[in-house]
Amino acid sequence: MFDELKDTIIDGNEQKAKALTAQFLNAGENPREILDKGLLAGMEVVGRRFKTYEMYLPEVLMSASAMKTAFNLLKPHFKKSEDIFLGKVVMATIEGDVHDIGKNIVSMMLECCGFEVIDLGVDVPVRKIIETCTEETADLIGISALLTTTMMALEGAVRMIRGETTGVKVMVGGAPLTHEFAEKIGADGFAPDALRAINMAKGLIGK
Ligand code: B1M
Repeated sequence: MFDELKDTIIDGNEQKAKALTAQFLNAGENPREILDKGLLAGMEVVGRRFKTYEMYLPEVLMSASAMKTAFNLLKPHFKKSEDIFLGKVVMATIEGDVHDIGKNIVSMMLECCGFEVIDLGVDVPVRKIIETCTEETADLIGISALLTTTMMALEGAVRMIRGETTGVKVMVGGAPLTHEFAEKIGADGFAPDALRAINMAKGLIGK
């Protein structure tokens, strides 16, 4: 029943995704089913195709936009008790680094998939990240670094976060990073791209 919506998400057709979602809601379909069998099922295919190079980043972004628009339509229809909220993430590009294209993609994709994202922008001191995380009782901190110099600063950042917070997980990303590096500096996870960042965030938060 939701196959057409799923395909519409894969095609990244925002207007059609919105129209179909509205149509299902008007027909009294369950919002959870629309989300799971239509929107998320579509994004799952997108994720698989991205990994196998059958889809490229601009197409993934179109799918994510379609998903976001349809998801916004669904949101008010969930009961308060229903858990569509996957967790709170504080995102930032590390101090000394102004690259934010990748981080913005990751933030947008996390939002599309049900995370609340507080994006602190670029060139963000670790102190600010920790303060926000504490004030907002965030579940996860995501830090992006694109320069080899700022990448090295991640180690101190992770150490400081560990020393001043409890329970919060740390995910790192950015082109020069590797799994080995992330492990060495004590981060909880590294994601090489936005789709894997979502799976990583889900796994780390455990919801
Ligand atoms: Co800059 N820059 N840049 N730059 N820049 C690079 C990174 C560089 C590799 C270019 C080069 O020399 N070949 C080089 C770094 C070299 C190094 O350190 N070894 C470089 C340099 C040197 C510099 C300056 C120092 C140049 C100068 O002024 N002399 C300067 C630094 C300024 C500073 O930060 N203090 C600088 C400035 C800039 C611009 C401002 C002009 C601009 C940034 C604009 C912006 O971001 N708003 C810019 C750009 C655009 C680039 C390149 C061309 C593209 C980066 C990008 O956006 N990639 C880049 C060269 C290149 O990569 N071809 C380069 C696309 C983006 C989608 O990928 O960010 O990797 P990426 O994000 C991916 C994944 O990595 C992952 O998901 C994303 C989506 O799949 N990911 C995460 C990213 N963050 C994540 C976080 C996560 C999880 C996954 O969890 C938290």
